[in-house]
Amino acid sequence: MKIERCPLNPILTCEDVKPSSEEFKVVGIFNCGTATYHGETILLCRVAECVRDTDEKTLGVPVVVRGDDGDSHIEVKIFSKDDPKYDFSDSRKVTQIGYGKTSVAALTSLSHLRVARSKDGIHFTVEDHPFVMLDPFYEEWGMEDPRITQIGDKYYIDYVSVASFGVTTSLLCTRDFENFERLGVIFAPENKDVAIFPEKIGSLYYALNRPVPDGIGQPNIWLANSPDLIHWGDQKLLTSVSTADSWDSTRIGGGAVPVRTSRGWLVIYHGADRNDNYFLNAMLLDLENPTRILGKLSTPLLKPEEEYERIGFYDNVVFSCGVVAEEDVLRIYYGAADDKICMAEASISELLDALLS
Ligand code: MAN
Repeated sequence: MKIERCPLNPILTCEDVKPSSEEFKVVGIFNCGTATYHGETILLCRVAECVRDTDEKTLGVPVVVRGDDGDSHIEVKIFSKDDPKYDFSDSRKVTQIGYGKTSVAALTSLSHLRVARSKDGIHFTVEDHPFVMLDPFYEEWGMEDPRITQIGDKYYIDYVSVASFGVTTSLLCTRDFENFERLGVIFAPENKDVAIFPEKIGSLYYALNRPVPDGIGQPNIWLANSPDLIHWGDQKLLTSVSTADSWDSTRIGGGAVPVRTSRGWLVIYHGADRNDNYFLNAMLLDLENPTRILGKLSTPLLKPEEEYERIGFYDNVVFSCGVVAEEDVLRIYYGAADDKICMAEASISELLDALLS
């Protein structure tokens, strides 16, 4: 299946983003939700920031705290890199070791969501300020990986809320990408990679989601439904990781918001192999019964091959949270190596033929 990367990739990098405060430097703009609003393409980007001044011996990590006055602010927690209790080898996190099971003690960066706008879908201007201030409780460690589902004139944004007690998925609603309403946590820990379908099927809304079992089971893709976008249940296992050593043997997760086509719901999703390299693939779900998979590509649609996908904040990652479909063209926006935004195009009819062959 042919997929064409935009020749201008990466279309957004850290240099295009103003830090949210003088204390920080931007270390990544990636994994963006997509929408079309007033003739423009909107990307709601995940922007990751680190503390600007730390010496070689220490690592300062930003966390959101609520002050005595009730307002939230960001504090920097300092780790000594010589401390034997911690492992600093993963660029994304500080891992606590030595108490039997390992656990994440902190993330090395704090992510928030930022709006970027474009008239042509390729040249984007990133706003100077975060779209939403982080909540000091559920978003103590940040907001990540937004997906935007347009229903009527409302845009529902689900995103990953990260806190020391767990990773949840929360929901926001906006009509104009300036004002928003918080709708709270919709999936309890650990659940992420939620992609809400853009219309009801029968009388219910549907969402892909990815719970992470501790003990028995693997991180697989599930399908839930809801009467109101807030209360989700009736979970069904949709598809599982490969049992063979493959691009999708470690974890899989929903990616972009599904696109309705004449032949089924087109879903772009991700998988990771045992080396934690991330790939994108496509599957097609039945229009009336989305628990039925009509087809999957046998080899990934997009692999981390270009230098900008292979080298970055976290190497060898392509990860999508949104696409834009226009006539026969599917524009896939994706994060590359956890620090840039790229775009690639595929023909929808060719994809459908490949999925159903
Ligand atoms: C996680 C996701 C993404 C990220 C990848 C690769 O699974 O939450 O945010 O892009 O890891 O680091």
